[in-house]
Amino acid sequence: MTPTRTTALAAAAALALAGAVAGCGGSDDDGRVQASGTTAGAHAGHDMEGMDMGGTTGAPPSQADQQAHASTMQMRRLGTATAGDRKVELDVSDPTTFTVPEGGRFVTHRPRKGENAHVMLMLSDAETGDRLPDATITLRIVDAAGKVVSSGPQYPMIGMGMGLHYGDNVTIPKAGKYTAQLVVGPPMIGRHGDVAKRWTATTRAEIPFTWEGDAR
Ligand SMILES: [Cu+2]
Repeated sequence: MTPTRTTALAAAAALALAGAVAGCGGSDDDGRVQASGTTAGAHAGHDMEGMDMGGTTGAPPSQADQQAHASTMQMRRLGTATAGDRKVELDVSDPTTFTVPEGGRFVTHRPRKGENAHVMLMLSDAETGDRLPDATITLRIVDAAGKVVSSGPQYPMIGMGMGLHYGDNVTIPKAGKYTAQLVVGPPMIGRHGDVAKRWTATTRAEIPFTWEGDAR
């Protein structure tokens, strides 16, 4: 490993890698993602490790590699809801490693012990289906008895072939019926005049779903 790189090129490469890593499904018991062509496995044990897309440890994943990963990513739709002028879709996969910008650098989050799902919230305009970036989504997962089993703000991220979503790795204790309670803030992005008055309110939505015990 070489010291942290701060060039724009490295940042762009890290972004590209973040997509490839976030799009890769399977992880083994100690939390490493099987991602050929990346350095993801080399950092196992460092919980909060800055992303290093150095040229010394191998080339970026080829297009063929990326397509192979996309085709092995198992995603399942749990439900959808309409929140005013927005639509939210809740998908789930196995817990996965993802990389997010925090404090001016990229930080990699690996699945923690006990986490058994990666939740993905696709936020879009209810009419056009355009995916909406730069929003905030807070998710609470509540069981049938009303107990909160997971709660927190969701990270914006991109995965191969799935596009922009908001998500995190979570623990869903056992098979059964749950409700995803969402608070969705407005996308803080520039708008043309024809959408200036859309998506301006903070809205709530609920997506009831059945958890089978794993993501597949
Ligand atoms: Cu994700």
